[in-house]
Amino acid sequence: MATPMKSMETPTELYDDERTALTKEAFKRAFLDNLLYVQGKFPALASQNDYYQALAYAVRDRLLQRWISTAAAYTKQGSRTVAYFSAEFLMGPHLGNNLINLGIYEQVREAISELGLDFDTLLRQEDEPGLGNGGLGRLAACFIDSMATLEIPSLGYGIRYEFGIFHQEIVDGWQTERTDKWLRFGNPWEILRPEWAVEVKLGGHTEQYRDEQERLRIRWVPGKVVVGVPYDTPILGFRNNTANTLRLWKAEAPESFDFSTFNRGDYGGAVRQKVWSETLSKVLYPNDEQIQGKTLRLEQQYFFVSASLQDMMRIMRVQKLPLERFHEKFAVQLNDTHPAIAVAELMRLLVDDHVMPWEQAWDITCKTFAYTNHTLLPEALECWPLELFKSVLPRHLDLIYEINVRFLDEVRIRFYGDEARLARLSLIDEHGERYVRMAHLACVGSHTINGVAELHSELLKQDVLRDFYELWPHKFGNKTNGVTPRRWMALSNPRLSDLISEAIGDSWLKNLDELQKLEPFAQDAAFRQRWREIKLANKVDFAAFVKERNGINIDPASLFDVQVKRIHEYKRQHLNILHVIALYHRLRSDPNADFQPRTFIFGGKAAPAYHMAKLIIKLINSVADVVDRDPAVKDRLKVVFLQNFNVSNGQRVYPAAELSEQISTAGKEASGTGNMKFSMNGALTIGTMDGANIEIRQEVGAENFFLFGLTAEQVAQTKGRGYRPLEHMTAELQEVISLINSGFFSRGDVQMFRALTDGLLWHDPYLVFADFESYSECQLQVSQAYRDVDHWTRMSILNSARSGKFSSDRTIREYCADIWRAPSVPVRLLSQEDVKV
Ligand code: NBX
Repeated sequence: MATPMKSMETPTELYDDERTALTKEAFKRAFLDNLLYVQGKFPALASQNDYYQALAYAVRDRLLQRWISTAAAYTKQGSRTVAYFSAEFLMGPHLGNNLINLGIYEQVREAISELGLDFDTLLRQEDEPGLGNGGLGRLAACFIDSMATLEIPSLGYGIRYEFGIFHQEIVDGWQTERTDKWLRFGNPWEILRPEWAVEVKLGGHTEQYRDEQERLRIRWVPGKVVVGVPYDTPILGFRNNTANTLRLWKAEAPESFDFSTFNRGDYGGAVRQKVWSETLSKVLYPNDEQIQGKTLRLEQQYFFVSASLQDMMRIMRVQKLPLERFHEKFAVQLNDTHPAIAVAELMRLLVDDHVMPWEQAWDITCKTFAYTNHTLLPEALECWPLELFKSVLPRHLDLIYEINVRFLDEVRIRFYGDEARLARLSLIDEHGERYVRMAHLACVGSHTINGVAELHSELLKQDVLRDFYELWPHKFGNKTNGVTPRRWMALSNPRLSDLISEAIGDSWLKNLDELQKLEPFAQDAAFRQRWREIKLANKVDFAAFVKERNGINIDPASLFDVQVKRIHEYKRQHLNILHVIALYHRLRSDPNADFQPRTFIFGGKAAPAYHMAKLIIKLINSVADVVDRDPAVKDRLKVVFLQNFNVSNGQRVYPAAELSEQISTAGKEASGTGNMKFSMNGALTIGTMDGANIEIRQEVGAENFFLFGLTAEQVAQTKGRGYRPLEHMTAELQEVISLINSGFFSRGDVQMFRALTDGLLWHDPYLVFADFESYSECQLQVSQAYRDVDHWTRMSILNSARSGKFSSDRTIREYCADIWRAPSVPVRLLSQEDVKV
């Protein structure tokens, strides 16, 4: 592996305390000290993991000083703070990223190798915190990176799942899941803050009572109480002194043992309480885009939301701010509806616990929250069965009824006589079984509602949230997603980053628009040559990785065509693999066909209960297997399924990719963020007019993007007319389906893929057949374009040069300007003198 960013190791401020200095010598010393004093090992006995831990602690010491300085600056200034509420933070490994942001990657690498250790091996020791499913969780991680880089006071609030997203293994072509034990060897990046633990109530019932002033009030008598304990992880800005906080809650029992039960001899009863409490933060639900209506999930959501709001109130107390100013101190962003219960919880805390009048509490609540929607799929909109909701949150149900009554009164006056509209807008769905609609709660309780790409935000207004748009058009806006170039370029693709910095200087990492300066280099033959060499070197690295993982050889000279993302029918991995089968069929039918060699790389997890997604994985692996064994297509066609796609594997694959598959049915992918990571790293996109693809195409130019398929409007029309997949059957597609159904890829088992092929033939809800021909033709254009090496390289450079918009820094600047109104607060590094007690 190359080292990230050789050319630009310029730590911002050298700190003169020898214990935490950023120099190589000080670092070596700290590393050896940590090995001894933290790990309790001496070199002869230390494992690679001990070395990793020692290294991580040595880096952490250097973070803490920034962290303290940041806390001091924020406290002193009483800064307005963004609280990003998210059930998921898909952080990926911290070590490399922290070294990049500190500006000491190269020094540390040298220090470690001078000590006779292999730096890359140590980096690989880190079990990545996979506390998220996919795009939504990774977006939260990119956002907190950007907030720290832009010096925005912010806190990420979420759950410290003991088990993150499952580890995927492919066994006989099928996905199997293994528990993700990421905390097994400890986590050097977090700091436990037991002194800030809070109690969270659950279940039980409500009752009326009269307070000392004889006012009739409501009391929530909980069925159980858990304690939320915060674990803090510092989040560094890039080359500045800011270290913000990611605060994740672990659930614990109020006391280790219920001694009264214990003393009665009911040992089991006593531990049960403890065990139950801890299940709350035990495991991440592995479903993306599909709700599962489980009590535990609602409890998890409420648990972290209540703990976080209470924590924010504690901060206000410490800073001696009255609760009437809650919305001035904090801007809370709701990452989808998972934390939407916060609207009712803030009302409860203000009205019940702090005896604030309803109107004032409601005003504060609406000024505090803003809601981001991430999906247009109806099955992903969270609705809780009323009875389940009541059993977990009886008081909140009452509050939601009250919010609803007042809300519907407003609607009644605005839309006189429109009963149907009232029913559609209500926070309670009353068609059949009754449900609490979390998206409605989020819309009513927020001052701003946004989608995550232009098209998505438009479709929200026209479709999913239309009634809310008609009611409050001023609340709606768009914030197109972005990704952090620090992790996704500097850290993942050091070769390319160095070349770019050599050409245009290194300020692009803080201001990605500067990549534009690369445009003239697209005309420079020598530069193109180097650009190509780098892509090839990245492909060679990736091929070695595939060899190690999958045991197969892939040719770095072939076109690397990549689709990595969660497996879902709307993302249409099956469209891709059907096309691969069509290519295979062509090669077998005409062995001498002129054919651009390609390697198709797939990766992604399926929700464990999503059978169709798992069947798609099996089909991909089955095709991979047949193709690999068939000498007739050897050297021309390869298919690889990369196991356990996660952040670390993403960091390997984006730099090596040449073609990025973004082929969702138009109107289904809210934005996509992988599409941006590919484009920045110089891959060209084959994609539909969906999500942020549209904006990528607009930025990079239609001539540098391979477009195919129906538009969202055409998809809607096609469905409106009554879509019949068979009408789109072509001779080639027929061959493909027959080949699958013949058992060719399943050792003669003609049944294995029937659910998949029948689904396509008779329903095809995501219009795979309707787009197949357009996709195949477009892929032919890709193959032709790839042969013109210089032209392809020019397009690749322009993709990178024009990807500035897709930095999450741009996105965060927009959130700050339009939603949060949170000014930046630069941090001065404190010296030991400043912090003397
Ligand atoms: O959020 C994703 C969208 O599908 C992407 O288009 C978008 O780019 C990304 C960031 O805005 N949504 C997503 O990842 N959802 C989930 O992971 C999810 C997790 C749990 C759940 C529902 C959705 N209950």
